[in-house]
Amino acid sequence: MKPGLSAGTWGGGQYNEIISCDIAGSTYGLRLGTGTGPGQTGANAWHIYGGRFYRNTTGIVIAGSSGSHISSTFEKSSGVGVLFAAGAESCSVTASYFEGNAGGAVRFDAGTRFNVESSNSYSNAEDTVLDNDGSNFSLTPFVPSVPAMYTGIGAGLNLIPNGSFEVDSNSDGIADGWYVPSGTVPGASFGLETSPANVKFGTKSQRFVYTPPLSQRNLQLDLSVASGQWHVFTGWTRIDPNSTSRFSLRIGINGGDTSYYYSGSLVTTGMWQLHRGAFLTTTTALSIYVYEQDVTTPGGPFAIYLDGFKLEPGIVPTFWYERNLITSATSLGSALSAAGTDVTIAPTHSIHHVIGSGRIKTIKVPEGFVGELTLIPDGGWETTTSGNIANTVTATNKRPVRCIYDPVTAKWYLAA
Ligand SMILES: [Ca+2]
Ligand SMILES: [Ca+2]
Repeated sequence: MKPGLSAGTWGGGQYNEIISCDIAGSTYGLRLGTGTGPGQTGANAWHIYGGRFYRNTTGIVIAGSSGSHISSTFEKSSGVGVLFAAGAESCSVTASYFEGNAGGAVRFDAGTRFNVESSNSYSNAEDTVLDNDGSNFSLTPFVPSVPAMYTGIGAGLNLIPNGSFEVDSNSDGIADGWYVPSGTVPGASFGLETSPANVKFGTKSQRFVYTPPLSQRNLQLDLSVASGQWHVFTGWTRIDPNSTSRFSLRIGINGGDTSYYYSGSLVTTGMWQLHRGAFLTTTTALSIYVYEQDVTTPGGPFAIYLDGFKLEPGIVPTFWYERNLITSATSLGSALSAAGTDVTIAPTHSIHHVIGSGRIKTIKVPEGFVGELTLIPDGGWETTTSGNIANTVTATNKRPVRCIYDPVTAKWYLAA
């Protein structure tokens, strides 16, 4: 195959406009700058409207270019429809149509920034958007088979509990809400990760490691949802450098099903990868599944980290935020009860009254919490060290108890 047009090699090919072209069967339909070498960059301020880029390897490559804008049709590329390569800055692809581009619809590579894709129409499952730099803007919800009607932006409600993977109440290494069908086996291990490079939000992420050969074991979350409702999923994964093609992320009606979202075999290493997809539910049950791609070929250990999972009604994703006491001002929650023996209390605010004269064994850690909260005793309760409290105190009625949580020791330290 031959190249189509290459603006960069013309040098200084700026302020040009292409209207209603038809470019097919090329290695690239149009190339704006190569991004390397003198005279090969500076293909700035191009405008391409109403073009049809059909069966090229790559529809358009934007490398050394700024301020260029594309609104066209990209069909059946064997590679990517529109590729933003290193050197692309402040360019846009908008109101464009993508159908059956095998390598994805739009990809932003490392070294690109401030580019935007918006209001595009993605027709098929392979017409994905991937931002490998993280410095670009992806504003089109990914919706295979364009919906006839959608519900628009939601209220930001996250249907996934513990979506920041901060809480593991039973300390088995699996974040609250998730489970391993049929139980774990030797060679598969789970833990809440605290290494900063492997944590995207808050202080922890979910770590999932396996070492083949072993029996297939996957990590699963089941949710109840409204049937017939558009939902949009957002989540982040990161895999270890040796773990290419060893995991996939799936969302469907039950475990392993890919009806709603399928990441493909994850291959991007060394960075967090954003997953985003909108889908119309057809049932009231839904499962999110982290899948081991190959459990028979010996190797590993292979590791994946999960963080910032959000499922919200509607089709337009809202911003991620950490729902925890760190983001709240000092505030008074409803009274908690310490009536009984070995009680668990679950604070949601920085100050609570605690009624009763029993014994507190566990203070549930609010999602992502580090620091101090205060309990006001309405009764003479005490604490035991058999749970997550480091020291025993006997509360004096009406005298506030300071509670300091240290995530390193995973213990509360109390001053009565
Ligand atoms: Ca987190
Ligand atoms: Ca657990």
